[in-house]
Amino acid sequence: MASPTTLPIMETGLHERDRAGVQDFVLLENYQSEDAFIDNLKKRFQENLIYTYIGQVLISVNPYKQLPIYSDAHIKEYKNKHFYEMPPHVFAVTDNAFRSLIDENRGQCVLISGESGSGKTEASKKVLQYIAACSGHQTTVEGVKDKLLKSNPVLEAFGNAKTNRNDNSSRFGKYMDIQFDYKGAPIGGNILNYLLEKSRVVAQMGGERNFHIFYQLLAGGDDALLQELRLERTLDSYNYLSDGLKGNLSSIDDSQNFKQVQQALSVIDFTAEEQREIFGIVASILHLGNVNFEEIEGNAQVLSRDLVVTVARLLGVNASELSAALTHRTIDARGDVVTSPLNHELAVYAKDALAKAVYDRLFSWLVQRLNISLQAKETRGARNNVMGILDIYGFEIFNKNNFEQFCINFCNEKLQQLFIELTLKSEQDEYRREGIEWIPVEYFDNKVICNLIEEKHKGIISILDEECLRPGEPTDITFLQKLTTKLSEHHHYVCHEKAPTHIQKIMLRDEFRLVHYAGEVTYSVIGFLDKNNDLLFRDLKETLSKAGNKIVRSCFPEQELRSKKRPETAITQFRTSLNNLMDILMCKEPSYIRCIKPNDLQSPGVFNDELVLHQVKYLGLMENLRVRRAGFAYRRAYDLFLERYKCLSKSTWPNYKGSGGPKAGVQQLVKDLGYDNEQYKMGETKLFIRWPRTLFDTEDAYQAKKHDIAAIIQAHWKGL
Ligand code: AD9
Ligand code: MG
Repeated sequence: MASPTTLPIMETGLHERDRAGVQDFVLLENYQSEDAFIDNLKKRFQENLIYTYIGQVLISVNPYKQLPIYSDAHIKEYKNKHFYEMPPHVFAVTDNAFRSLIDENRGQCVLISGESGSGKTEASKKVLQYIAACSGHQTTVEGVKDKLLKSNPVLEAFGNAKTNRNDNSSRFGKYMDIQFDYKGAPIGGNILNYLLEKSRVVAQMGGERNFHIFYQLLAGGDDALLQELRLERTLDSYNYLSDGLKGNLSSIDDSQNFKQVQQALSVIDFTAEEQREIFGIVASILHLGNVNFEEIEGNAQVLSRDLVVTVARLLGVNASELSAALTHRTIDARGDVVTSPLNHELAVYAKDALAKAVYDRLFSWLVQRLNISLQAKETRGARNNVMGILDIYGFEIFNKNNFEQFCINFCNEKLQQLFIELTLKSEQDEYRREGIEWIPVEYFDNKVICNLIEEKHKGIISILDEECLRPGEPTDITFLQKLTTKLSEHHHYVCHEKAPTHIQKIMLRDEFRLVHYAGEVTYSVIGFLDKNNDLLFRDLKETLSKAGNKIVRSCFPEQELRSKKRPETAITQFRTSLNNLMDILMCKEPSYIRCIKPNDLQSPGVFNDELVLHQVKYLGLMENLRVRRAGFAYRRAYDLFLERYKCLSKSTWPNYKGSGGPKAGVQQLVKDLGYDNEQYKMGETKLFIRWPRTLFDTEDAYQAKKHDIAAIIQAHWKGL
């Protein structure tokens, strides 16, 4: 192998190398050193060069300031360029994926990962921006693009919130497919949403906020609308907004954003009635939060009747029925229907469950409704022409980790599995299959953790579901005891009793700890059963199933009441949807964007080495680099390579006449092209080229030749 110093320094990397590090980590001399890795990222960050490659994987460090690198002029520069010809950029990754999609008809997906606040959502918007700017400009297509772009402010208004880590944190996972016709023009799209953090609707941590839409409506709704919804502008008036941060945020203009949402809803063809119903639901939740109860002889009674009347009016349900449903519970035990009153605590529980369920289902309804609008009119021939963009919550370690963090971190384990399958493992498997000399690179395979969580009958999810369904009196603590009995020997499960002393000191008795690929996380089991059961009392469902507000009615269908089957638990639904997502992604060609957060302060110019190193480690970037460094940038099947480039040598043009088939032909061709031994390897079925430059030179020679041949043919025809 060539020594690192003699590696070809690629393109624009040459002149900026010392000042701003290397633009592809593959070129890093001391590529095994974490310090050198961080140093390179930092040098570049300080020069506002936030993007760096590891081969085809893009690393993006959040600059926390607007950089002038996303203009239309930049988009033009990146259009149709070789990947390595231009400095690293999210546009280059998108262009590359887009061209594979169109030229090779291969489904693509752009997988964006990183922790909260690292820039995933911003990156996904840039991907969309590039696609919208570069693909087809017919009027029909413009409409589709407009809708795709406008879906963002709507989903962000309802699905994002200020957290302590990010003022605009996505509180749901999102996978968006864009469909193209055979010419590369977008003709439709489809969005899948994952697990909205609905507990935020009723309570927020100190310093955090509820979902943006509540504040937007209060700040930006005009007087007539607010009057119609019986809302006051003061945030203090609403219990559901009062836990967290009070007052507006300097980084967010709620009023302006509300106008944007309204405008976006109109572009996406939401009717005036639908818009009225949507805001009616949002308002009803704010009012519901203020409903109080008193307890008389153990029975809860609604104290704020007029509020219930307002909620009922906004949802289009009968006020007395809603009042009764908030304070009673009917159980249908095999035909024996029994209604009993709720006490104060249970009535508050029922009210919160109602608010969460209504909001959660409204969100899913919005996504479905967007999908109807985005549906391709013409799908012929477009089956494979799909590009997916995945922007899903990053790994989370908080001081207190609950059911939500458990789900989010499980999701990240699955995505890491996918990364391993699609990059690390598949790359190494291919070298092995092709008989290429290869020193295997060690990496941690997190399958063992995925199994710990999701294995049938044995994993944490099964144990949780079993406990939720068990008759008797299951509690969070009995669940924890079961976990410990069944899993205490597992290397990635730590229970209080068996924890090392220093961990035991910081663990409570109602906690368990998992050794995730990205670090150790302690989870409190409190709330696991409740959140997993996700119970909404039947009386409330029944009331909503008859609502005059059509959105509410469609969100709570009557069939659900009639179904005798127990609804699936929250975690099982999540697991199923994640596994479906994995199936979708596995059959696509992936592009990776790995986002890194440089500091915890959301500040520009601050690069915290330790924080970055932690992310580099758990994103598996060092392993990724080692595999890449040992590998080959390009590979082509012999017949394809020969077919394209045979015109570049007399011995292969117009056909290779020697014996031995395409492999021998390619061997002859690369010899004639002057490839040296370091530049390539011959596998069983494919040619492996180590550096992209080699292939570019060959491609350039081919383009020049093609040009010459075309000129000769033209001259020939003219001469006739
Ligand atoms: V979370 O998991 O949804 O909480 P994300 O999505 O990873 O998180 P987001 O994209 O929302 O983070 O970025 C956080 C903030 O960083 C943005 O609101 C911007 O203010 C800032 N940011 C991120 N990327 C860029 C960028 N390329 N240029 C400028 C950026 N600012
Ligand atoms: Mg986000």
